[in-house]
Amino acid sequence: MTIPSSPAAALEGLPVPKLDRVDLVTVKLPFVAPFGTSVHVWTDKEAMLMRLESGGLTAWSECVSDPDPFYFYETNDTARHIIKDFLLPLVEPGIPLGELELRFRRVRGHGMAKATIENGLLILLALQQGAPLHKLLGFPAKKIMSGLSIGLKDTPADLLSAVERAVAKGYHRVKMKVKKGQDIEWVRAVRDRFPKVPLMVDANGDYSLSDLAHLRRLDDFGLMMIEQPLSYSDIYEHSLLQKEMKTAICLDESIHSPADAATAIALGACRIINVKQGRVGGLMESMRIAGFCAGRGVDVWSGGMDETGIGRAVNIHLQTADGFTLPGDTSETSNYFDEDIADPAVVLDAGGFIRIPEGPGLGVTVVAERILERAIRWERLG
Ligand code: OSB
Ligand code: MG
Repeated sequence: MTIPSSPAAALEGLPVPKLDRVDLVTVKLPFVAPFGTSVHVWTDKEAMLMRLESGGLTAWSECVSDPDPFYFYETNDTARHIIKDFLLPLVEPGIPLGELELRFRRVRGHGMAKATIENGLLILLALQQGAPLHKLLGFPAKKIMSGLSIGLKDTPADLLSAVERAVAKGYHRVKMKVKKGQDIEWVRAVRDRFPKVPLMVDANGDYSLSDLAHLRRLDDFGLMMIEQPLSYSDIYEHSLLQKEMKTAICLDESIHSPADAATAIALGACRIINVKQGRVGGLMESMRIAGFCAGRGVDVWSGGMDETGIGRAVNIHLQTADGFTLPGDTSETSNYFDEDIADPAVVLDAGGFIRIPEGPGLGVTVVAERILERAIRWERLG
């Protein structure tokens, strides 16, 4: 199946800039609180950053993998390996970005590694043009909707106070993580206390079809959606589940490409897709998926990987693109970090919206001293 052309097509002709220097820098930032999911509890963010230098300009991008393969198969070490040994050698100055994408396609999967380079090149191109990234992508600035992802809590009281804080801040929707045995009653507690809050749950693949009767009980709570109830690798069984549930299913882990999105939609496996730009291979693939979904009445939102200020800014710019119709997992910096490596921090305005950082490229400043302070590994690649 061919995916119709989208604003990404305009980017395909842009020339790959000449790179004077490329570094991978891994930083470790403590989270303000542990982030619990059905698959793992993370206590800090170990982010592999790419620094690209070209003609006196410096672009930073962020690989959204974790050090572990509990959410996704890629890890910081596999991404480093794929970037260093397979992808970076394919980067040739002057070839069109579309040609580079074709070269990258020979490497199967490893979208997070690909996105790190492709996003870095797009940010560099935006800097060269003196334009904000969203403008290079082809979209005007707008206020970005906010959304909070609340991890598994030890007690319902802890969960209720997290939701209360989110509501007070004005977040446009609240997502709560669920897992087997920590679901119906916890959702009920939130619903009883906050009958109107736009609410959704994310199971990170913890259930199977044999839990159908149990999952159907979630239909009572007016949820916006249930994210990835079944296996990370499944599409088909989600289509069977969607037929049996009122609540919209949203796929996250299952969607790696425009073809996966097309399959999921054709099968009726979901009504909503979470596009994480890293998981699908970068900004251009994200725009293609969002554009494809928009033509088919499927809502899309930008997921997050509790990124540092670099990846967070990438997600913010991406959400100006056509098709991003729902609030994403885009929260204030302070939800994860006391001090981030980039300024300014993301904050919500009085209406719960996020302003796109101003200036060329990402519009954020990466603070060198903070990188040096937090770096646990630094490798020059070229
Ligand atoms: O499933 O969406 C997920 C974080 C890490 C790994 C997987 C997920 C998440 C989140 C948090 O839900 C998103 C964010 O706040 O950036
Ligand atoms: Mg998810």
